[in-house]
Amino acid sequence: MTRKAFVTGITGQDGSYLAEILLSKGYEVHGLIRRASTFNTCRIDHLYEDPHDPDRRLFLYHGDLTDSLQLTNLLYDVAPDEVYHLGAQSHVKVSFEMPEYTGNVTGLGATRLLEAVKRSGIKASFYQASSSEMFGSSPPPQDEDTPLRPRSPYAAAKVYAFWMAVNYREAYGLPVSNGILFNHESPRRGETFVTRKITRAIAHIVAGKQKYLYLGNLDAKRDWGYAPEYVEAMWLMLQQAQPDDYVIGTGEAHSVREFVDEAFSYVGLDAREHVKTDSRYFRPTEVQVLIANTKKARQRLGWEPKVTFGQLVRIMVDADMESQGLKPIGEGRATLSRLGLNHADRALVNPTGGVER
Ligand code: NAP
Ligand code: G4F
Repeated sequence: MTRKAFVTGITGQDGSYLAEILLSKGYEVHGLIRRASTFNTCRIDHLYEDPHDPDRRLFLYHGDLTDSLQLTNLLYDVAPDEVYHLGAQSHVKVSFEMPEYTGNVTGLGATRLLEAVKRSGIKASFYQASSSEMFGSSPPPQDEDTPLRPRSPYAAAKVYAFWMAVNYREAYGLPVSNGILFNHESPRRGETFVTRKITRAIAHIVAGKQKYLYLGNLDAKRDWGYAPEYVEAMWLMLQQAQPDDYVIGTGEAHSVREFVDEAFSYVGLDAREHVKTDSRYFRPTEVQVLIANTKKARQRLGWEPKVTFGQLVRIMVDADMESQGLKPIGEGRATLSRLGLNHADRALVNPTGGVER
């Protein structure tokens, strides 16, 4: 029997990579997409299949995490074996501007989907996309037992969703797992997250379209990994005999300033000539340092990231250079083929340029 997966957030960075690996493993993939006045499916367009093809394995449905009736109907009709809940308002800075909406989508959205699984009576394993942001002010390294001390409306919403996931596991015996993922990036990362904002700006500077890059807190440290490796961890969690919670990261932290320096020097530019700070990109409360302790995931899932910080920077800069019609330096591409990672990604390009956050 073909296994069926239901994925929320399939049009996002992680959802698009997850859909790829699930299809490559032979799954039927059923994805929830939001209706927009313009198409917002550019990350999964390469996976699109003609709806008239009787052998197609990718199915897309309009829906929204605020619409519990539609979620329940879809889960009942599709009857998936695995549910990956990735949909969220996922931008931390935006969550300070839209705290109620973020709570509704990122927090209550998880409850709606868990309840939809319960009400529809299906026996699906459930993945909740929890976040290292939940650790907030707890000092590093952070693991599954580290206290959750959220520092943003986004993190507070994720903490609520985390505990609802645990509650549905304990109260109703549903096989629900939390993946507590540290920051993971790629050429498909949204343009207003800091890594992508930096690599995209570099390509624009080299192309002569931009002179300065305005950033916020350069001292914050993050544990940055390569997104395609992290979606493999999501899948591994749902293949275990027992549901559980796992921290996923590289175990190494770098500051935003280090990312900037590494990326600018890769293309032979001096960051000091191009990078300025702007108060609008600082947050009312900040998470200073995140570093994962992934002992449990390594021992129980056998999961180990391969792509290093420097390689990640080069992969992203190369992709953004190509998206601007420039010749990439090439080390990023070489890394992917050396590691056997078949992600010759084109960088996600928003024709309108996006609103800087
Ligand atoms: P992303 O690129 O921002 O994607 C978010 C997805 O959620 C998009 O498909 C988006 O649809 C969808 N979505 C947003 N609001 C929705 C709504 N009201 N109804 C239905 N769908 C909605 O995020 P990501 O980086 O792939 O992250 C995936 C998940 O992991 C998120 O839950 C995020 O919070 C969590 N997470 C991410 C990281 C990371 O470093 N990337 C780390 C830890 C946890 P549109 O395309 O229509 O906007
Ligand atoms: O790239 P960021 O916006 O990611 P952040 O806030 O760490 O959140 C991401 O990772 C979480 C996992 O820990 C996810 F749950 C969440 O969904 C998201 O994917 O910011 C990273 C750091 C922050 O300290 C921020 O203050 O970069 C700093 N930063 C400095 N200048 C900036 C900027 N961030 C953004 N977005 N834009 C700036 O100009």
